[in-house]
Amino acid sequence: MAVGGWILHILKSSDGGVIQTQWGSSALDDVLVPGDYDGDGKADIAVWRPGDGFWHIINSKDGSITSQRWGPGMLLTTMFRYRVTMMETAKRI
Ligand SMILES: [Ca+2]
Repeated sequence: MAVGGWILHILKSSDGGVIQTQWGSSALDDVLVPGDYDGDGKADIAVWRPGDGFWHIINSKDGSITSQRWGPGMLLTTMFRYRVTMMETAKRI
């Protein structure tokens, strides 16, 4: 992904530690949309790219990356259902 995007500070439930990671692209107007997409009960880091409709997700269960295009209705549904503290600590650069 391009430089810029979101810097996320994530509080780990396992040991209380904080990790920092970068994801997404400012130049492509990515929207941060965290949620549990892989179904392991933990929020996954994800962005939605409005230009092409793709979602780019870092799966929390194994760190793998999923890039998938879903229908437009998925965006609002997910944003309302999976708003998590990650959003509060994220900042766009
Ligand atoms: Ca997950």
